Amino acid sequence: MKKITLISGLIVTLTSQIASAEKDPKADLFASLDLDKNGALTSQEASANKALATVFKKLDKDQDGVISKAEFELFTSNPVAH
Ligand SMILES: [Ca+2]
Repeated sequence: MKKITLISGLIVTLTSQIASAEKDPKADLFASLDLDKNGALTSQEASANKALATVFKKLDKDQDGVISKAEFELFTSNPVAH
């Protein structure tokens, strides 16, 4: 039993190392804010991030009330432009 625990622990460690190596911090932030995982941020979801909440209306280019991944990426790729 101890051996299995050790191996599964090792697998978890390896998996998390691979995951962190491939981590895209922007995608990560978006995913962490997108609580219902529908691929868009509502103003309520965005309010968890103060900087994002501040520019929410500017980011919502098509004014549909949510920030899509594309709109979010515009913000993260060039935050000073807003
Ligand atoms: Ca939008």
